[in-house]
Amino acid sequence: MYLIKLGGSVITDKKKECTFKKQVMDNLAKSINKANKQTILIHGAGSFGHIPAKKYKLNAGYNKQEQLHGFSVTHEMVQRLNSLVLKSLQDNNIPAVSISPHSIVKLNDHKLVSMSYDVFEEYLKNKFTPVTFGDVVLDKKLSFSICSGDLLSMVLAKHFKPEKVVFVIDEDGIYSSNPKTDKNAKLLKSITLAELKGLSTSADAHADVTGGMGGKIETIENISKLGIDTVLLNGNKPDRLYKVLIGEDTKSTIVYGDKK
Ligand code: IP8
Repeated sequence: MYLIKLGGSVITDKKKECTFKKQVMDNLAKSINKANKQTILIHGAGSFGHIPAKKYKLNAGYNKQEQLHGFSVTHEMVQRLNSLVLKSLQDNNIPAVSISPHSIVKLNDHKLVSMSYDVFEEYLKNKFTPVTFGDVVLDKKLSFSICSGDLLSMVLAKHFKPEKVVFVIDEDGIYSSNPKTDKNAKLLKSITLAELKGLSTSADAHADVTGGMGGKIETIENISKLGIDTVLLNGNKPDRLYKVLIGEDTKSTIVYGDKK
């Protein structure tokens, strides 16, 4: 089984509010269908969720009444993106079913307290493709906060032990430094957990409400510690996702799971 996280910056235009990249999503859906593997899909919130979540400071938890409206607005927006993703998957013959985190996940100060894995298990058993996404959720300490798609990737990887976790991003993989600011940045074909830890992410051009690339590196470290390989690849080249799913070599970064 494969766990695939479709990054918000791939399936939406992060600079323009609520802009879905339908063609990119359709191409990815075609690749997933063609590879014909059992998968759980997770997608980010992109320009649907991050803009209102930032405006209402939702990740810091409750401190004023108007945030309740912000929570509701943000939830409606990520749900709207989820419907667009679901439609694209359906149109490409994938029996996708949406599982909303806000009703099955509970956090405590951003950390997972509970998650209804049984819902995923049952749908998988019945040959559906569960689709979940970064969402606003209840938080025991903060009243509410944000559950990112990366956190979902980590906890679902821990529970389901997939063959691989694939992060579909808007770059070719992980670079030796930030490729958007350093023209000497080199794409790393494969790296170990120790090498990953040494990478500097301080100049994080991708920072968003859930931590951008810095947050992702932490997530991958945790997945790697489970002994599971993580692949990062460019979602604007859907062939690469197909190749990784069928076990062929392609341009990407593999972070090897810690096998010790
Ligand atoms: O895009 C964030 O999820 P992510 C979810 O996976 C919200 O980090 C509501 C902004």
